[in-house]
Amino acid sequence: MLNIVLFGPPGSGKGTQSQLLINQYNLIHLSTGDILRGEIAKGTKLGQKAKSIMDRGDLVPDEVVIGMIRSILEKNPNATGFIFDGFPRTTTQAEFLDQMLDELNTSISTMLSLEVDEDELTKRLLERGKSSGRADDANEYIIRNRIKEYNNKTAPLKEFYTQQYKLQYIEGVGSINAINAKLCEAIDQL
Ligand code: B4P
Repeated sequence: MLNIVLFGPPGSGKGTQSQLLINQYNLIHLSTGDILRGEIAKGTKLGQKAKSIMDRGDLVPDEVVIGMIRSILEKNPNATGFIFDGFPRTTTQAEFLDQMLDELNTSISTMLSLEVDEDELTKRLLERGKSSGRADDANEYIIRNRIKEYNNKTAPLKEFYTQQYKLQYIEGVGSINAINAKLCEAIDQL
Protein backbone atom coordinates (compact mmCIF):
# COMPACT_ATOMS: atom_id res chain seq x y z
CA MET A 1 0.00 0.00 0.00
CA LEU A 2 1.08 3.56 -0.66
CA ASN A 3 0.14 5.72 2.34
CA ILE A 4 1.18 9.35 2.06
CA VAL A 5 0.94 12.06 4.69
CA LEU A 6 0.75 15.32 2.74
CA PHE A 7 1.91 17.84 5.27
CA GLY A 8 2.25 21.61 5.50
CA PRO A 9 0.78 24.76 7.01
CA PRO A 10 -2.71 26.05 6.08
CA GLY A 11 -2.68 27.21 2.48
CA SER A 12 0.47 25.31 1.53
CA GLY A 13 -1.34 23.44 -1.26
CA LYS A 14 -2.23 20.14 0.43
CA GLY A 15 -5.79 20.03 -0.89
CA THR A 16 -4.75 21.29 -4.32
CA GLN A 17 -1.96 18.73 -4.75
CA SER A 18 -4.04 15.88 -3.27
CA GLN A 19 -6.55 16.29 -6.10
CA LEU A 20 -3.79 15.57 -8.63
CA LEU A 21 -2.10 12.76 -6.69
CA ILE A 22 -5.25 10.70 -6.07
CA ASN A 23 -5.68 10.20 -9.83
CA GLN A 24 -1.99 9.74 -10.56
CA TYR A 25 -1.54 7.01 -7.91
CA ASN A 26 -5.09 5.69 -7.47
CA LEU A 27 -5.30 6.74 -3.82
CA ILE A 28 -8.23 7.44 -1.53
CA HIS A 29 -8.23 11.10 -0.46
CA LEU A 30 -8.76 11.59 3.22
CA SER A 31 -9.05 15.29 4.06
CA THR A 32 -10.22 15.93 7.61
CA GLY A 33 -10.93 19.57 6.70
CA ASP A 34 -13.26 18.51 3.85
CA ILE A 35 -14.99 15.91 6.03
CA LEU A 36 -15.56 18.44 8.82
CA ARG A 37 -16.91 21.04 6.36
CA GLY A 38 -19.23 18.32 5.01
CA GLU A 39 -20.54 17.66 8.53
CA ILE A 40 -21.14 21.40 9.02
CA ALA A 41 -23.01 21.62 5.69
CA LYS A 42 -25.23 18.68 6.72
CA GLY A 43 -25.85 20.28 10.12
CA THR A 44 -24.90 17.14 12.08
CA LYS A 45 -24.09 17.23 15.80
CA LEU A 46 -20.42 16.78 14.98
CA GLY A 47 -20.59 19.66 12.51
CA GLN A 48 -22.29 21.93 15.03
CA LYS A 49 -19.54 21.15 17.54
CA ALA A 50 -16.75 21.76 14.99
CA LYS A 51 -18.06 24.95 13.37
CA SER A 52 -17.17 27.58 15.94
CA ILE A 53 -13.78 25.96 16.58
CA MET A 54 -12.91 25.97 12.86
CA ASP A 55 -14.25 29.48 12.33
CA ARG A 56 -11.77 30.71 14.98
CA GLY A 57 -8.93 28.85 13.27
CA ASP A 58 -8.36 26.46 16.19
CA LEU A 59 -7.91 22.70 15.93
CA VAL A 60 -10.91 20.44 16.45
CA PRO A 61 -10.45 17.99 19.41
CA ASP A 62 -8.40 14.88 18.65
CA GLU A 63 -11.15 12.40 19.57
CA VAL A 64 -13.47 13.95 16.97
CA VAL A 65 -11.07 13.65 14.03
CA ILE A 66 -9.71 10.28 15.15
CA GLY A 67 -13.25 8.83 15.13
CA MET A 68 -13.77 10.11 11.58
CA ILE A 69 -10.53 8.59 10.29
CA ARG A 70 -11.18 5.26 11.95
CA SER A 71 -14.55 4.91 10.28
CA ILE A 72 -13.14 5.73 6.80
CA LEU A 73 -10.21 3.32 7.12
CA GLU A 74 -12.59 0.57 8.23
CA LYS A 75 -14.91 1.25 5.29
CA ASN A 76 -12.09 0.82 2.72
CA PRO A 77 -10.42 -2.54 3.46
CA ASN A 78 -9.40 -3.08 -0.19
CA ALA A 79 -7.84 0.34 -0.83
CA THR A 80 -4.48 0.43 -2.64
CA GLY A 81 -3.45 3.43 -0.59
CA PHE A 82 -4.47 6.65 1.12
CA ILE A 83 -3.42 10.25 0.98
CA PHE A 84 -3.81 11.88 4.38
CA ASP A 85 -4.43 15.60 3.79
CA GLY A 86 -4.54 17.75 6.92
CA PHE A 87 -4.22 14.69 9.16
CA PRO A 88 -2.45 14.03 11.49
CA ARG A 89 -2.20 17.50 13.04
CA THR A 90 -1.10 16.55 16.57
CA THR A 91 1.17 13.92 18.09
CA THR A 92 -1.87 12.10 19.52
CA GLN A 93 -3.37 11.88 16.02
CA ALA A 94 -0.06 10.63 14.56
CA GLU A 95 0.28 7.93 17.21
CA PHE A 96 -3.29 6.82 16.59
CA LEU A 97 -2.68 6.67 12.82
CA ASP A 98 0.41 4.48 13.24
CA GLN A 99 -1.53 2.14 15.52
CA MET A 100 -4.54 1.96 13.20
CA LEU A 101 -2.41 1.26 10.11
CA ASP A 102 -0.48 -1.36 12.07
CA GLU A 103 -3.75 -3.15 12.79
CA LEU A 104 -4.36 -3.16 9.02
CA ASN A 105 -0.83 -4.58 8.46
CA THR A 106 0.38 -1.45 6.74
CA SER A 107 2.17 1.80 7.62
CA ILE A 108 2.91 5.34 6.43
CA SER A 109 5.15 5.22 3.35
CA THR A 110 6.31 8.83 3.49
CA MET A 111 5.51 12.29 4.83
CA LEU A 112 5.84 14.99 2.18
CA SER A 113 6.08 18.43 3.74
CA LEU A 114 5.18 21.43 1.55
CA GLU A 115 7.35 24.37 2.57
CA VAL A 116 5.78 27.82 2.10
CA ASP A 117 6.55 31.04 3.99
CA GLU A 118 3.94 32.76 6.17
CA ASP A 119 3.39 35.83 3.97
CA GLU A 120 2.68 33.66 0.91
CA LEU A 121 0.27 31.49 2.98
CA THR A 122 -1.61 34.56 4.19
CA LYS A 123 -1.80 35.98 0.67
CA ARG A 124 -3.18 32.71 -0.77
CA LEU A 125 -5.80 32.24 1.95
CA LEU A 126 -7.01 35.84 1.79
CA GLU A 127 -7.33 35.42 -1.98
CA ARG A 128 -9.30 32.18 -1.55
CA GLY A 129 -11.44 33.93 1.07
CA LYS A 130 -12.81 36.29 -1.60
CA SER A 131 -14.78 33.38 -3.08
CA SER A 132 -14.66 30.41 -0.67
CA GLY A 133 -17.17 31.72 1.84
CA ARG A 134 -14.99 30.10 4.54
CA ALA A 135 -14.99 32.07 7.79
CA ASP A 136 -11.45 30.85 8.50
CA ASP A 137 -10.19 32.44 5.26
CA ALA A 138 -12.03 35.71 5.83
CA ASN A 139 -9.52 37.79 7.74
CA GLU A 140 -5.84 37.99 8.46
CA TYR A 141 -6.25 37.67 12.25
CA ILE A 142 -7.86 34.22 11.92
CA ILE A 143 -5.38 33.11 9.26
CA ARG A 144 -2.47 34.08 11.53
CA ASN A 145 -4.13 32.08 14.34
CA ARG A 146 -4.31 29.01 12.07
CA ILE A 147 -0.62 29.39 11.27
CA LYS A 148 0.13 29.77 15.00
CA GLU A 149 -1.81 26.56 15.75
CA TYR A 150 0.20 24.85 13.02
CA ASN A 151 3.53 26.06 14.43
CA ASN A 152 2.63 25.09 18.01
CA LYS A 153 0.81 21.79 17.58
CA THR A 154 1.39 20.44 14.08
CA ALA A 155 4.93 21.36 13.03
CA PRO A 156 6.41 19.17 15.84
CA LEU A 157 5.21 16.18 13.81
CA LYS A 158 8.18 16.76 11.52
CA GLU A 159 10.32 15.42 14.34
CA PHE A 160 7.92 12.48 14.85
CA TYR A 161 8.34 11.39 11.21
CA THR A 162 12.05 12.25 11.08
CA GLN A 163 12.58 9.66 13.80
CA GLN A 164 10.93 7.14 11.47
CA TYR A 165 13.11 8.33 8.51
CA LYS A 166 9.96 9.27 6.58
CA LEU A 167 10.06 13.07 6.26
CA GLN A 168 10.81 14.64 2.87
CA TYR A 169 10.75 18.42 2.31
CA ILE A 170 9.18 19.75 -0.88
CA GLU A 171 9.45 23.40 -1.95
CA GLY A 172 5.80 24.53 -2.06
CA VAL A 173 6.20 27.83 -3.93
CA GLY A 174 5.95 27.80 -7.72
CA SER A 175 3.41 26.61 -10.26
CA ILE A 176 0.95 23.88 -9.21
CA ASN A 177 2.30 21.58 -11.94
CA ALA A 178 5.93 22.14 -10.98
CA ILE A 179 5.16 21.29 -7.34
CA ASN A 180 3.19 18.23 -8.46
CA ALA A 181 6.23 17.06 -10.47
CA LYS A 182 8.43 17.34 -7.37
CA LEU A 183 5.93 15.36 -5.29
CA CYS A 184 5.73 12.63 -7.95
CA GLU A 185 9.52 12.44 -8.11
CA ALA A 186 9.68 11.90 -4.34
CA ILE A 187 6.92 9.25 -4.45
CA ASP A 188 8.45 7.41 -7.41
CA GLN A 189 11.73 7.08 -5.53
CA LEU A 190 10.13 5.22 -2.62
P1 B4P B 1 -8.00 22.23 6.09
O1 B4P B 1 -9.25 21.97 5.35
O2 B4P B 1 -7.03 21.11 6.17
O3 B4P B 1 -7.48 23.51 5.36
P2 B4P B 1 -6.08 24.18 5.08
O4 B4P B 1 -5.04 23.83 6.08
O5 B4P B 1 -6.42 25.61 4.88
O6 B4P B 1 -5.50 23.65 3.71
P3 B4P B 1 -6.23 23.49 2.30
O7 B4P B 1 -5.92 22.09 1.87
O8 B4P B 1 -7.64 23.85 2.33
O9 B4P B 1 -5.62 24.59 1.35
P4 B4P B 1 -4.56 24.46 0.22
O10 B4P B 1 -3.32 24.47 0.98
O11 B4P B 1 -4.75 23.34 -0.79
O12 B4P B 1 -8.31 22.67 7.61
C1 B4P B 1 -9.28 23.63 7.96
C2 B4P B 1 -9.60 23.57 9.45
O13 B4P B 1 -10.21 22.28 9.78
C3 B4P B 1 -8.45 23.66 10.44
O14 B4P B 1 -8.08 24.99 10.71
C4 B4P B 1 -9.04 22.94 11.69
O15 B4P B 1 -9.90 23.78 12.41
C5 B4P B 1 -9.87 21.84 11.09
N1 B4P B 1 -9.13 20.56 10.98
C6 B4P B 1 -8.87 19.90 9.82
N2 B4P B 1 -8.17 18.77 10.06
C7 B4P B 1 -7.98 18.72 11.40
C8 B4P B 1 -7.30 17.80 12.26
N3 B4P B 1 -6.67 16.71 11.76
N4 B4P B 1 -7.27 18.05 13.59
C9 B4P B 1 -7.90 19.11 14.11
N5 B4P B 1 -8.55 20.03 13.35
C10 B4P B 1 -8.60 19.85 12.00
O16 B4P B 1 -4.79 25.74 -0.69
C11 B4P B 1 -4.93 27.04 -0.21
C12 B4P B 1 -5.06 28.05 -1.37
O17 B4P B 1 -3.81 28.19 -2.03
C13 B4P B 1 -6.06 27.66 -2.45
O18 B4P B 1 -6.81 28.79 -2.79
C14 B4P B 1 -5.21 27.22 -3.63
O19 B4P B 1 -5.81 27.48 -4.87
C15 B4P B 1 -3.97 28.05 -3.44
N6 B4P B 1 -2.77 27.39 -3.95
C16 B4P B 1 -2.47 26.08 -3.83
N7 B4P B 1 -1.28 25.82 -4.43
C17 B4P B 1 -0.80 27.03 -4.90
C18 B4P B 1 0.39 27.42 -5.60
N8 B4P B 1 1.33 26.53 -5.92
N9 B4P B 1 0.53 28.73 -5.89
C19 B4P B 1 -0.42 29.63 -5.55
N10 B4P B 1 -1.57 29.32 -4.92
C20 B4P B 1 -1.76 28.02 -4.60
